[in-house]
Amino acid sequence: MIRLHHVALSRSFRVLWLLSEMGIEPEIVVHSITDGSLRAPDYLAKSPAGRVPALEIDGLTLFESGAITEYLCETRPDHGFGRPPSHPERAAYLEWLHFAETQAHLIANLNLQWVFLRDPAMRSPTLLKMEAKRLAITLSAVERALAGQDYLLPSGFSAADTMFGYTLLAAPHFVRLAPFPAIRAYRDRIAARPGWQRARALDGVQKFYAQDFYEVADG
Ligand SMILES: N[C@@H](CCC(=O)N[C@@H](CS)C(=O)NCC(=O)O)C(=O)O
Repeated sequence: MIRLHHVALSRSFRVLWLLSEMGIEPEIVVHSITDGSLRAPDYLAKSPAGRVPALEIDGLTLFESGAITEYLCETRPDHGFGRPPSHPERAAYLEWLHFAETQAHLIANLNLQWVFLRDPAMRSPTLLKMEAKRLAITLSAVERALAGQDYLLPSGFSAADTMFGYTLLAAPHFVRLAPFPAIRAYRDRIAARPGWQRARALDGVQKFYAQDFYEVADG
């Protein structure tokens, strides 16, 4: 039994996509971020900060998407989605894998401000602009990395890409992708992968974003 604790369009998509690329369809437990259930004692026993993803697998319950990703790649190496310590791309693999969390942190700040504050008057336009700009800087780095190659690592598809999957879905709500042609081509390439398509079908309907794009009014 492999069970994924999941919220649609959240970091748990990273794990859903990686499992899907491995040909594994987990049992999915859908949670809500707003109903308090992630703070219930039985869920906190699985994920101590009350976050998704948590993955029940191999008799363990794992939290932290990056750790889950590394665990899955190390325990299921035949898929070739990790880069072991002896691999020449090991350092770049680890960098990109964790860079995704730098991006997710910025997205989380934007989500908090745009989506979760009850009173829009509490939003800080300064913070919104700052965080969107900082997210755009991270996308510039990805844009440069993708120049002349299909995936984040020169040798091809890896779990660095599946970690970036959440960014690919969420960042365009805050940063326009027009200045990033390599990322747009990458997005099309990713969308053609059967593993991505299966994961998207299982992801469910997202409940965060009521708008395609969140623009800070000038002034
Ligand atoms: N570093 C953690 C972060 C997990 C995380 O914050 N997940 C968000 C969804 S994207 C969440 O569960 N938020 C619920 C909350 O903050 O209450 C990971 O990568 O697994």
